[in-house]
Amino acid sequence: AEEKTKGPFEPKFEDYQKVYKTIAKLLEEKDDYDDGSYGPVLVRLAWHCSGTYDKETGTGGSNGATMRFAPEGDHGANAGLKAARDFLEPVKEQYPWISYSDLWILAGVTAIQEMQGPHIPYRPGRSDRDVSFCTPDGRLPDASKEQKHLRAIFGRMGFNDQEIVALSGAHALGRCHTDRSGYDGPWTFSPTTLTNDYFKLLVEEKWQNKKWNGPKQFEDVSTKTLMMLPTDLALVKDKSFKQYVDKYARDNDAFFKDFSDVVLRLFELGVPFTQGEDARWTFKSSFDEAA
Ligand code: CCH
Repeated sequence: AEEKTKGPFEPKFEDYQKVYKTIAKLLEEKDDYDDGSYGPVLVRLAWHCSGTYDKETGTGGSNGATMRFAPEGDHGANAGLKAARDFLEPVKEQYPWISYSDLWILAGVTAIQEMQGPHIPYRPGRSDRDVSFCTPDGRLPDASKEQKHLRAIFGRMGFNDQEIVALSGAHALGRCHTDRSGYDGPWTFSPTTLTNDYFKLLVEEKWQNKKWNGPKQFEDVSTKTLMMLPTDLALVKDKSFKQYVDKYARDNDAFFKDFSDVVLRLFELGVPFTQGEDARWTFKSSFDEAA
């Protein structure tokens, strides 16, 4: 049979699902990092790409992968994210057709699903941009501040109070590192599994000022092994935020649904998609495959 001239490679759902599987496998293999998983730091990478978005100017967001470049990679908020970018480098080498910006967001989706979180529908369409697209420092939240700051920062991205609270539930995952942010410790007892424990702990535990040389943070009175940032506690101090904290503490399904909806939007901020919302895909996780 005569072979047709090959056009440019047009990756399809199956190709992205393969990338997903490769990332999932790497997550399983490289388990000697932090609490046993690169998952949390991958979620943080995807969030810090997206969270630079400014709805007024349309700048920032997950298009571009401009954190590859020194000005943005060196922003204080991004300290430590090189670990996540380096983790994904062999995946980029294996699938050179995927842009860094699509890959980093796909990795965030993979990490959430592989840490037993909800499915996050995904659309490709991000392209890498040069250093001139780096966003100015100061667009990501400052953990030493409170509700006014959270509303200003997340409002700039286009999120309301309910969405700010749902997004914050990501702090069920991972930990703070003194050599990155200056803060120390995990928020929950299961930092590599997504649950609504962050909300439960916020309402059920008593939090006291931690006595130490570092920046102001809080510790749980019962075990003194968990932490909350000033911005975390702002969610229970503020009445409007608190109603959603209570709701998600009571109802993990409601948290998972709202978390999926808002993370999907977060990850798409600033992307000039050519395909519509109906073109979103849902990837199978290792748990779906085992079922
Ligand atoms: Fe966060 N986050 N985050 N965060 N974050 C930190 C770690 C993680 C704030 C500050 C910090 C979101 C919102 C906020 C993750 C996901 C999200 C750290 C420690 C600080 C500080 C960094 C270190 O030392 O390594 C503040 C302030 C806000 C305001 O709302 C949102 C939204 C998300 C995702 C949807 C994840 C995951 C981590 C753990 C990273 C790791 O390496 O374990």
